[in-house]
Amino acid sequence: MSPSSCVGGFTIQDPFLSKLREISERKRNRLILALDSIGERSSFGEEEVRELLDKVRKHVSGIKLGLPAEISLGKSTERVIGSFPDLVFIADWKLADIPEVCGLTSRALFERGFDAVIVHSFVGAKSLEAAKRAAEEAGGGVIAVAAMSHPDATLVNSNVDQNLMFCRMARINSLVAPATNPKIISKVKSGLPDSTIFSPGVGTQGGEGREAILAGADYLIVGRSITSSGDPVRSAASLVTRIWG
Ligand code: 3DU
Repeated sequence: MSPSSCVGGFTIQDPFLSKLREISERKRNRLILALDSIGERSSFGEEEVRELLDKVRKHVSGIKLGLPAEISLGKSTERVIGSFPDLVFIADWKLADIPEVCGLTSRALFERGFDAVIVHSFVGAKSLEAAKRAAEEAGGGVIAVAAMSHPDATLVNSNVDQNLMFCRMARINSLVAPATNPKIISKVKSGLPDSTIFSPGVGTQGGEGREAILAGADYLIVGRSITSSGDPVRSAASLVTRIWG
């Protein structure tokens, strides 16, 4: 894992990865919290989110917000992001659109303060490139979904080589690969050896964090095992201790 790495002969400087690495080294964890729900609820307010992040911030390096959070928080996301400079914020809208719309959406998300956006790689190199251009203008990063964690993900997961080729063409070296399938993580890592891999699927979906890391994952993305537990701080802290000591 390197914030400046070589993909297909190009050196990539990635301000998002530099920021994330600095935070994760300081906090001694490589945990990203996926905030889709609090308890059993996918609807939550700004104050509730601030309270949760304030409690867990010590144990996590970043927060991943997706469409459930967007529906709940809308524009107040901007204030939340601005209040936690010790966390990176990743917009997980899993963009999968024509290049123009991928570029426009990415730009709007960076304007809202996000450090990185997640884009599907199967849509092709041009869509990835459009997101990458928006990221470069904003000093942010792009994470591309190379493979997915749920059992039905057969279509996307049977095209990992093609997905990686699109990522190489777009000079994207931050990738999502599933903790539920360590073999795919290894395949992604050997296909793009300088990549930084973000692995969701730990805990509730059945993936094991340590196995994902042994297979090549750099960061773990964990949601409900923390947010649905009666004690999110304790759950996050014990995961960190179990995995990073
Ligand atoms: O299963 P959890 O509650 O730990 O949440 C996993 C998060 O990771 C969730 O936000 C989901 O949108 C995201 N994710 C996957 O679970 C699987 C993928 O392949 C990509 C992203």
